[in-house]
Amino acid sequence: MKKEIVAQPYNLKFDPKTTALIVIDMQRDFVEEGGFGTLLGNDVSLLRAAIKPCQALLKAARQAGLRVLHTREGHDPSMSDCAPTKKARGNLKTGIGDSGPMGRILIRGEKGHGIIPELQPLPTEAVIDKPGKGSFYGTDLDLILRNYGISTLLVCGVTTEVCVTTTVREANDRGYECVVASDAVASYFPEYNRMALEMIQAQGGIFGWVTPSQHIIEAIS
Ligand code: C5J
Repeated sequence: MKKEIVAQPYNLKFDPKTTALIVIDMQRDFVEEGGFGTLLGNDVSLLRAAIKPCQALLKAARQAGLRVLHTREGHDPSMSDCAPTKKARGNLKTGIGDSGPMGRILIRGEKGHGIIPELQPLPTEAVIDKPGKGSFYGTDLDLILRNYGISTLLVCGVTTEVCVTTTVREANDRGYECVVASDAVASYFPEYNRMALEMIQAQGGIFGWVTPSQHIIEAIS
């Protein structure tokens, strides 16, 4: 049975059977003190504001029996899947693949690469390891969503203007309808967060829909 989410730029009808929650990159390296985000000079408390709303969405999605997927940005320890341009970007003293307080930065298996304890995936939930900003590039996400029969994505995680937005744009081009939970996404730069959310819903929802997580929770519960 179709349900409706109160959202911008207009309410979205959706079928819970074909709807999944995707939690983007809630990894220690981005969200915890001592990770990649801190080494880049960012204030991780700005991202941590998204944890509670993500937890509420996760709980509601699990209770409603929705599919849940998680993504992690990172690389094989060999770095063979890391574009040399990505590694070189920023001329960082300590960058991707280098050792930091939480192990090698954004390397699979290292502490910093892991999803934060507050949002641990269940064994039944797919975890997508992605080498890029978008969750579709270089991953099986499209295959997995099609196997599950998913056409609507409820999106939360970090960071809004980088991995969240890139994923939403990739999904939109592949025919998925994305609803971004405005308080369950975050950026190190509040102005970019605001602008990214505006861009998604601009021009009649050019990339998707935006709404507070409470409206999503009310619609799926
Ligand atoms: C970044 C992300 N910002 N998950 N990654 O490099 O947004």
